[in-house]
Amino acid sequence: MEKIDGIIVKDTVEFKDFKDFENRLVSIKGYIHRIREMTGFSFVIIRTARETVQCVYAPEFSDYRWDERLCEEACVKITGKVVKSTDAKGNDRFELQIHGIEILSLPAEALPIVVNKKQLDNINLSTVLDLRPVSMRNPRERAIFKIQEGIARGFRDYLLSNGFTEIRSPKINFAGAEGGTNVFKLDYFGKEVYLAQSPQLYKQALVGVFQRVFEVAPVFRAEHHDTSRHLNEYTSMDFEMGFINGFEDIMNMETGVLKYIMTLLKTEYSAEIELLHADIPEITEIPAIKFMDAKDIIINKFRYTPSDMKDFDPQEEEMLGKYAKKELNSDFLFVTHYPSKKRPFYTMDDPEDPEYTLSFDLLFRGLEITSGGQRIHDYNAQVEKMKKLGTDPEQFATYLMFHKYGAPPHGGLGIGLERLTMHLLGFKNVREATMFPRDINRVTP
Ligand code: AMO
Repeated sequence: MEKIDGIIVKDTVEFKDFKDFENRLVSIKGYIHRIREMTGFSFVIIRTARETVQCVYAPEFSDYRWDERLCEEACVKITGKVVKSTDAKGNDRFELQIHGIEILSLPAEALPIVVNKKQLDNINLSTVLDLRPVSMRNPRERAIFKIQEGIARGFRDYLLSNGFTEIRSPKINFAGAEGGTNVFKLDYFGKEVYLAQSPQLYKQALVGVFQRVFEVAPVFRAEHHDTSRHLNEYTSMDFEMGFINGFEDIMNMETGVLKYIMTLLKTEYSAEIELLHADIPEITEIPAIKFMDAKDIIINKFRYTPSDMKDFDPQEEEMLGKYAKKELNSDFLFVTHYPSKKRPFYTMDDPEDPEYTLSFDLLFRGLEITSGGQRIHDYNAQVEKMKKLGTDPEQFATYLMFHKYGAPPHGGLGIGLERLTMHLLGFKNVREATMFPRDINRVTP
């Protein structure tokens, strides 16, 4: 047990617990975030895992004398007395009167950018991303990814408590699940295989085992466009549930997930929310409109001429976001019954009008963050649909085992984690909400 001046030091106390240690000696570990020399004393701000802690060095506090090697980004263990002080705004806070600093390591070079301001000033996004391992040391940048942790954590927690099983599907696959050309090919010992576009085929198969499943994992899309909302690798939060009565069950589950996530963020991530000035939405119910009614609003309310009547372009999504906010007082809007032609082979057509599907997207503040819907569970119907779309059922024989040997009515969805984070935090570019983005021009760091 370490003692200083005959007093026992409580090792590695977290800042949030300082209140329990007033006038006692504790030690904390972290980075020196900032040193501010004043007359007769210095402020030494320590960056711990989630907070910054104000420490004060003055010769009168103890026999410890300042080590001239100390600098910003040095890793240290600081021992000191917990005392109450008053900040510039007149609020009480705890700080540490330094009784000793142990140097654990010193940086080889000074940082290439200033990270110890409230936010990174005048540094363009490309530089921020080039320097991600250090730019994320800035508390505001770091907070983005704590919020992202909270979103994925809320997704997991809610589904686990609703009878879902967490799965891990392979990312090297025999076929692309989502159709289209945006699939990365891979030379697999001389054979052509594909990087997973989504866990779709596996999550469906696993409904035949666990009934309700979910996965949070990377997926890969060979998008050739350089846009503010597309990544080539992103994190997909997927779930799939069996024995449903209809695709509304999926939308209700997503509403529950999102409510839970927003509450978790408000309760356990309030410091990060404040740092980022994040506007966390209140969710009661999420309104839903049909695809063709949404087109009607775009054409007649916004006087816009869509170039594609089978899908929305980004401006149309923005219009629907505005409509949802203004007319329905909601940050979210489900759009249901997408045209059959635009949805993948596993999507169930609407028996009342097979031109449309029992599927939906969820828009959040005018951006698509989710696709989902009911799937075809009948073997013959699935084989037929594949043939109709020019997909060879033979190639998907292992996927079709699920259908052939008995599948319940089922459905699910995929949420883009980075897109949700992006619009939650009011960012213009999805890369801001991606730790290490992969896009058409970037594979490092
Ligand atoms: P979809 O292909 O629509 O559906 O993707 C689901 C969600 O993933 C996000 N997303 C992306 N995010 C960043 N960069 C991209 N290139 C990108 N592409 C998609 C979006 C989108 O809403 N298997 C179905 C889901 C399902 O039906 O269960 C699927 O993957 O937020």
